[in-house]
Formats: sequence, structure tokens, C-alpha cells
Amino acid sequence: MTKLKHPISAILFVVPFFFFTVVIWSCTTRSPVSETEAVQQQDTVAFIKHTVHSAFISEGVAVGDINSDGKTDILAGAYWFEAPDWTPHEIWAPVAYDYTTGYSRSFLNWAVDVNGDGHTDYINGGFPGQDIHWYENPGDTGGHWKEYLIDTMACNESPMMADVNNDGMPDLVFGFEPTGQMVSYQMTGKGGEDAWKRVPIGAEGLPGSGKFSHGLGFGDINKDGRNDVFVREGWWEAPENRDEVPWPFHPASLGEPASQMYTYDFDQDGDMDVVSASAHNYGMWWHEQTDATDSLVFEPHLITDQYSQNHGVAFTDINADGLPDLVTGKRFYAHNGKDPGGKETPYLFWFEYQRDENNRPNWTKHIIDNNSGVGLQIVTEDMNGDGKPDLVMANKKGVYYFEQK
Ligand SMILES: [Ca+2]
Ligand SMILES: [Ca+2]
Ligand SMILES: [Ca+2]
Ligand SMILES: [Ca+2]
Repeated sequence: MTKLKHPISAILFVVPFFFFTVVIWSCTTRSPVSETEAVQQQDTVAFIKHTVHSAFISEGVAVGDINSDGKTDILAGAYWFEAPDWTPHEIWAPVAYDYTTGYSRSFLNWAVDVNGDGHTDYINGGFPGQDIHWYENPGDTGGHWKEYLIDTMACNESPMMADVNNDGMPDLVFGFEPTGQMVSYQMTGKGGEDAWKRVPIGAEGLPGSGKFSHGLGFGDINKDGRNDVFVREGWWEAPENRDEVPWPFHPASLGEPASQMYTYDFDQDGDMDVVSASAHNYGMWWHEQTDATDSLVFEPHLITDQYSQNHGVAFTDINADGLPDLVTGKRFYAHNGKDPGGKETPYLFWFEYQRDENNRPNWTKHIIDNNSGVGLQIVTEDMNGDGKPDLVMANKKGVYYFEQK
């Protein structure tokens, strides 16, 4: 296995350290944040910005030790970038993209040893509803990586990697629009065209499985000890035997079209709540679970409506206080500048999660940068081995590594 960080391990990243601040901004305004404010809010945790690549090549990104030298490299689009100097190496022959008019062929990326030969391979998903491939790391042989098809169609705009069948190996999860199903792809270990086995999660004709469905998450939403799959329209309940498919679907209302969603007991009342952020419009919310008697009822609470296009969200403990935090920002030119706020400042920020004396959540905004933003995913990985999570993202401005000081 490579240094893969999938959602569960991100959620479990906990280091005890205590810190306290208060929410100082109004979540009802939408005024631009000044650079002065941005600097002032970098007080608790600071990052060094490394520009890995300064052109649009991908909106997905992954990390892994590609050349087995013990250093974590970065993969985005047609390249892997060799640590520590981020020397580019081609995976396939790159082509140029224009961020003002179009998209790349690389929307979501992952790195894992697919064929079990000890070399970290690459998974690349394209435009929503288009094909998804894995690329075999050639090792010392070098040259472009051999491409294998996983499926002709990967739907939902936030395909994810998660251990759905609980066998210790990461699976791919996304929708299949023709049948309206949420599906998983499990690694067979065989490599080649047979490297992935498709296993449905849900029955046919259910939401969240369309090409442009927005919002997908994985976690134990009903708190029975088994991680479930959820979308903004409901959730699939993991059975004790994960191979008993389809998993039962429970309708629930989890808000507006979103990007990656996460579940956590934010108000510490014993039930699982959900956090989501708008992928193309304004807003971030935590959804308080208020009733578990039916298929779960949630009440949304606004975290902020100040930023739009939060199409990549990570959930990890940034400041090592034992509480997971949100990391997101603007997906720069998500729809070529046409979304609400599409041409506003491409901020990257984290929202520090804390609780007041009554266990009500509060969220403190920390601006990290004002000239990058996010793409479709954020990697939170300790890139340099100092124990602190760093941030890696790729979007229509370039590829960035934010090293936590
Ligand atoms: Ca391999
Ligand atoms: Ca469960
Ligand atoms: Ca709760
Ligand atoms: Ca924290």
C-alpha cells in the first residue's frame, strides 16, 4: 500500500493539543475579504506556498512515492512531479488547456499500487460521466505509463476512494447514470484490464448517481459501527455483510448540491451530523441530525455564505487540537467564470471547528492564500514527515503544495 489518505484515515487523524479562538466574522455578509484580514488570520497555523506547476493541467491531484525513494511525489493530470524539487515527468503526452473556455481530461486523481508489484500506480477520472482509467507505473523502465480502462463512465461530480467493503483495501465509488446506481470498484490484484471488479452498492433508479449529481460522502451516518455511503438526497446503509448488495437506501435531505461531504457528531449529542459545501454557488453548512427515528432528519446551519464554488473539500485536523477542520476554497473558473462569484478572488482557506460551552459548533475562518483556490479535491497529507498535515491541490491556475510550518 502507498501513502494513500482516504476519508476515514483523514477523519481519524487526531493529535491532542488545545487551542481556542472565537468566531470573529459575520456569516451573513458576502463582502470580499481584504489582504490585511487574510494576513491577520494566519496567526494560528501558517503555510509556505510552493508552486509545483503554473499552468492548468488538472483539477484533481494525488500524492504517492512514485520512484520508491521514500519521498512523497505529486501526481496531477499528465505528470508526476518528483520530490523534493517537483521535477515534472510525463505519464502521458500532455496537451495545453485554456482555462477560460474549457476543461482538462483530468478531474480526479488517486495514487495506489493497483497491480501489487510494489510501484505506486495512478487513477485518473475525467469530465463527469466520461471514462476513468488506471495507469501502470513502469518503474525503472521509464517512459509513458500504460493505460487501462476501469469503466466507460464515472458519474457524480465527487467520485471518491473509500474502503466500502471493509477489507482494508481502498475502493473507488461513483455513480452509473444509465441504471441510476451507486457503484464501487474493488481491486482484484490482477492488474491489466481485470484490475477492478464492479460491485453495486445501491439498487437501480436512485439519486446521486447522475453525471452531474453533486455531493458524495462515506462514514457511519447511523452510528451502528459500519461506514455508510451518503449523498444529499439520502444514504445507503452498510449491512453487517458488506457483500449483501444492494444496500438499503434511506431518503434524507442534506441540502444543496455539494462537493465532498463528511459525517461527524459536531454537537456531541450522540448522533452523526454532516458537513457540506456548495460546489458552484455560495455556502457551507453543517447539517444537525435532529431525528433518528425514521431515515434520519437533518436541520441545516449555515457556516458561511461568503464564498462560492467550494468544489473540493477536505476534513482533517489541521491544527492538531484533536478536532477535525474543513479545508476548501474556490474552484477557480469552475464553469469558465460563469458561476455565481465565478470571477471572485480564488481564496484557499480552512475553517477551524470548535465547540462552545454548550457543545454548539463554531467555525473560525483562516485564509491561507488568495491566488490559488481548489480544484475538485484536496489532499491533506504529511508531505515532509514533520507530523503536520500539508495541503496539495491542482486547479485551473496550476498545481500547489502548501507546506504547514
Ligand atoms: Ca503497481
Ligand atoms: Ca452505519
Ligand atoms: Ca450530532
Ligand atoms: Ca482542529
